[in-house]
Amino acid sequence: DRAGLTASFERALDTLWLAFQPILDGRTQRTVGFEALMRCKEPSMPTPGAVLEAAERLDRIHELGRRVRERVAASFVPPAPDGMIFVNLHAAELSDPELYSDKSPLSQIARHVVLEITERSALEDVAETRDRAAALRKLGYRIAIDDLGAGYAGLTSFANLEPEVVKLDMSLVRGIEDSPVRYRIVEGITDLCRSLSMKVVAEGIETLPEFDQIQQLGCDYLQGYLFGRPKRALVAGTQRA
Ligand code: G
Ligand code: G
Ligand code: MN
Ligand code: NA
Repeated sequence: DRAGLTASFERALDTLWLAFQPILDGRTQRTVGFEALMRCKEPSMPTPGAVLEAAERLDRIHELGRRVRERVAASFVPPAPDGMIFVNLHAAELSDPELYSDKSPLSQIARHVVLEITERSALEDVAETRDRAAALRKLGYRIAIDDLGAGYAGLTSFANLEPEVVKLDMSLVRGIEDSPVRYRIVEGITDLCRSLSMKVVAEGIETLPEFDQIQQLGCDYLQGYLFGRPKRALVAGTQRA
């Protein structure tokens, strides 16, 4: 029931913490950033998906997003002067005025922040999403398309959002060494992004053969269990991945 869901959601909010997963430079293999991934200690909400679904049903996405952004701002110390922190945004967070305030905690570190938006949210209202991306850029944020290749629009999201960063979904990376088709698709997207001055992150790299193929293709940044799982840290980067 709603009262039970509310109580669980509030426990999730109260116990919310962030795991950080390293993102490496493809050339130097140094950690150049982290993705912040939401976790909580509410047993009925074991995944971020469960927390997000409850927040949707209770119409409390803004509250959840603000909590995450507060925590990011409080715990991020750049691993390098130009170090990055990748933060996931739910589509509904894009309508939170707090996100556009130059007094919000996250805006203080905006030049380090890459806001991840999924293709799906980029499609919901094209003109509005484009305006919002422009407003976020003015505050100093960079925009990434998350999970590219997992479904939905693909190329229209490039044209509409003109993201600084593209995150290739792990379904394109998985088994790439045995899949000439995946290889060519990733090559094509990487070339396209290079010609548009967009950076490419290959996500979900788990094995050395996947790593080897992705290196050949020259993806800018690397992320996956092979390099480090999401881990708890008081300050992102203070714990070895
Ligand atoms: O960490 P994990 O792989 O379980 O994440 C599952 C999903 O939850 C992913 O799609 C991820 O983008 C999303 N997610 C994780 N943390 C956050 C967050 O802080 N905000 C939002 N909106 N989504 C998140
Ligand atoms: O949707 P999004 O890309 O934000 O989700 C990221 C999710 O992918 C996180 O929950 C993270 O735990 C997970 N992840 C990160 N690296 C790997 C990996 O190498 N393998 C798998 N299976 N999942 C990964
Ligand atoms: Mn993500
Ligand atoms: Na992703």
